[in-house]
Amino acid sequence: MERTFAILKPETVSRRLIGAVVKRLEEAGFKILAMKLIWASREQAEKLYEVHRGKPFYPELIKHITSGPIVPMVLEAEDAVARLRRLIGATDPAKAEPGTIRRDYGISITMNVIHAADSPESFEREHKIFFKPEEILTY
Ligand code: 3AN
Repeated sequence: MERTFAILKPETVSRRLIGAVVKRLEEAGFKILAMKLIWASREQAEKLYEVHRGKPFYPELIKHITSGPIVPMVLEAEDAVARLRRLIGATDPAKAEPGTIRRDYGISITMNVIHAADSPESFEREHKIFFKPEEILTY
């Protein structure tokens, strides 16, 4: 089994789509090992998006992810990283495949519903920004 990391973004929480998206994740076979509702600090946001520092959209990215509560989660499944990326679809919701989460619920490239780790290395780095080891449950 592999683990991955995802974040339901502020527009997903404010649009009351937490349940809808979690339902899609559960139906696809992902097991939730950790999940919480938090308001990310600027420091957490900057760590999460450090690879994008200096890019034109970086300030907007930081502003958006800290604009309201988010739901970070650790998920487990066979081939979890790649499977979750397929399930959420392309970064731009307009270009995402039909049936993907971003295509169904996304508003724009910034407001694209959900963040997901793009590699096992990203999972390792990213989930530690939001979770302590004891918050990840084995069951
Ligand atoms: P993904 O979220 O699909 O892994 P990344 O890692 O390339 O996409 O980008 C991280 C976040 O940065 C995206 N979720 C999106 O919100 C934002 N982003 C990426 N590219 C752009 C862009 N060209 N314009 C505005 N925002 C962008």
